[in-house]
Amino acid sequence: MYKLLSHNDLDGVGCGILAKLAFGQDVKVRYNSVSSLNREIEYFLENDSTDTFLLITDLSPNEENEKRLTSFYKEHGNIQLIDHHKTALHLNDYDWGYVVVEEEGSGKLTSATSLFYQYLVYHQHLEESDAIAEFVELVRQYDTWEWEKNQNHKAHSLNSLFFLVSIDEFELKMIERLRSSDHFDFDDFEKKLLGMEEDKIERYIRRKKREIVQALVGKFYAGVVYAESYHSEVGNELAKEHTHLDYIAILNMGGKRISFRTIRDDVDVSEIAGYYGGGGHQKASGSSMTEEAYKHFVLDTFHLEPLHEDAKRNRYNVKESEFGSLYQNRQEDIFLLSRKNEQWAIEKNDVKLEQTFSTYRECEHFLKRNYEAWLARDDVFVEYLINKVKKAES
Ligand SMILES: [Mn+2]
Repeated sequence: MYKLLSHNDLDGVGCGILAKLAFGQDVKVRYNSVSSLNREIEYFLENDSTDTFLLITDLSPNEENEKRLTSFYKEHGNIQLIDHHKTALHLNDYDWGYVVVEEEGSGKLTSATSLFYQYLVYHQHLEESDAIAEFVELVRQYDTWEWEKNQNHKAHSLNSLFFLVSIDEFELKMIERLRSSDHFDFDDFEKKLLGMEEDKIERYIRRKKREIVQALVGKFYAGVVYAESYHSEVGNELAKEHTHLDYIAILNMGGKRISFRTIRDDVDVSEIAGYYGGGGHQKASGSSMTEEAYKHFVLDTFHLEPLHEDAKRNRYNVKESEFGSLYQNRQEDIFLLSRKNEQWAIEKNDVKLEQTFSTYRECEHFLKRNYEAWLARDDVFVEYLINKVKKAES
């Protein structure tokens, strides 16, 4: 008999689906949130038969349960943990732990489902097939967010479908499909549903773009937004819109949790989450809403006005323009970014700031971090120019 304790997200449930394909009736699968795993481990150690082989995927136990699992393992063996979270790497010190963040050789980011697939095939519990390999790769690309770079919308759709139906229904559908099809695909009804879901996500993100606030938390500039759903999508789109921010903090007040997301290589949000007692990956992580987190992200930011998006449809006032690019903020300051002698500089209300920058991006990031300014619309720019001409004439 096998027992699998896995995460309750797509990657975790991907592991459950593979386990059921491999072991059929001989596996019991339980899906957990990050916090409920430890209870399940304790239940297993106290109640399950010592002949049951325990598999843990996509999640890691707390320190006490590390010790309990280790003493259980010494006596009975029969434990294997497989994970890909950077914050779980220390579990490689145990014989029962197997944590890989990046595939050796290819350097590709792993997912729990991709590691578990390799494990099951290697131990001859599961026969390789094209359909399963395709499914596993979609899960991996979604979980690592590689789908976006590859424009692999099928991976994103798989996750959307996962949230549209119950976990039980998703499992059943996928197991059936992976057993009987040569290739993995959605059926026509699912395709129709997924199209509608994409539109809904887009509208949700548009609303969140109007709600995000900027806050300096410790030494990092965070974008803070409230969202109950579509965390990855919201975090990613907001990070792309506001590249001057170090990370995006997504607050789920009902669940009392925070997700952290960055698209930058020089910021590690697993460290940010770790500070508040959580964990995860370099670019995506999460933690509970501790009292300190509540203070930093809720209490201290509640009075702030949302960030303004840059004007998108300008013809004249565009970024990196030879004539200068005009920005404004809520205090009605006017900023002109222009290049002189290979250096980008800022004029604030016609007075030059002392800082200069070798790239426009750095210059703009400085402006947005310190003044929360946005690219002004063309009509504001034209008015600014008219005033300039008038002043020069008088
Ligand atoms: Mn995962």
